[in-house]
Amino acid sequence: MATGRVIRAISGFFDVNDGEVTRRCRARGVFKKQGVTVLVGDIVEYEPMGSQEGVVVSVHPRSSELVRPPIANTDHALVVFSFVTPDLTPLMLDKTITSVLIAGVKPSIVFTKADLAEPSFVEAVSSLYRKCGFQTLAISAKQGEGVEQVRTLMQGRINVFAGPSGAGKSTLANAVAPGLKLQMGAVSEKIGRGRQTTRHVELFQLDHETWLADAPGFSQLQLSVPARELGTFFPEFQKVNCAYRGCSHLDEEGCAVRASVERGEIAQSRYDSYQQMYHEIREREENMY
Ligand SMILES: Nc1nc2c(ncn2[C@@H]2O[C@H](COP(=O)(O)OP(=O)(O)OP(=O)(O)O)[C@@H](O)[C@H]2O)c(=O)[nH]1
Ligand SMILES: [Mg+2]
Ligand SMILES: [Zn+2]
Repeated sequence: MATGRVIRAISGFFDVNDGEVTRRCRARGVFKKQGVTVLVGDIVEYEPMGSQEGVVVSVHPRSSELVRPPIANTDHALVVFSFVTPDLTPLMLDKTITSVLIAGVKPSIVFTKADLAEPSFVEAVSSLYRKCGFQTLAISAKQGEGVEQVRTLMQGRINVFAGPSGAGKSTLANAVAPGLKLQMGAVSEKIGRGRQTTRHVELFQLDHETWLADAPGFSQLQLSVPARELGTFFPEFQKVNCAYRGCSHLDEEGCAVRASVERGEIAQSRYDSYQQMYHEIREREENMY
């Protein structure tokens, strides 16, 4: 029996790396029956077969699990969104950040394509998210600006890129680690979106303690948290200490979060995202019964 890390999952096969060799493995038959899934990032026990194959027999407990992108055991998600092409959508950005926090993974925000955006927009957006307490970078992979800072942020961690198609995740991965030679795609002018160039989650080892997973872009996300707890995943809401236990921060009299929004301290766009997400979750909760 041997131990390794799943670095790729393609049509029923799992590529398992033991630090030196990568073997193409299938999962033991009983997994499906037991509802056990194997994710990229999983540490697994496997039975080697021949020199290049094997069978995964068990999965170690996970330290974290993200659904979008599907990956286990990462400790750092770089939330990658472009300022333009595709245009920044605050709701999707806020949802992605929140989903990462719900999974117990630390997010950092990387805004890309700064070379295509108005400097005043770059500054306004970056400072909004910095004020919330997030580590935030504005970069241009095309011009090599900020790439070194991204590399520093990733050092010593198991990183994953999360964000919409066309945001520039693979371009950034290539800039950070030119040896990867990942495929990059154009953004469709007609629909203003990326074309899902990256098809699979794949984990690459950058040095003995640093890993990076490139992943397909996504445009939809379901938050797995009760509506009542959503506010705890907005760090700037936590700072104002709303005194009401279980406050939804929507219409309670004397809510400190709403007062802070009205004073212009909590960003209106973040509060709008919160409301939208809250209602989406409520709707799902109501349909469950
Ligand atoms: N001007 C400019 N273009 C960029 C930058 N980064 C990426 N792009 C372009 O954006 C397009 C999409 O880049 P990708 O790296 O394929 O995007 P992705 O996020 O990996 O997309 P998916 O794999 O579909 O999820 C390509 O045409 C890139 O050349 C940048 O910093 N500046
Ligand atoms: Mg890609
Ligand atoms: Zn409140």
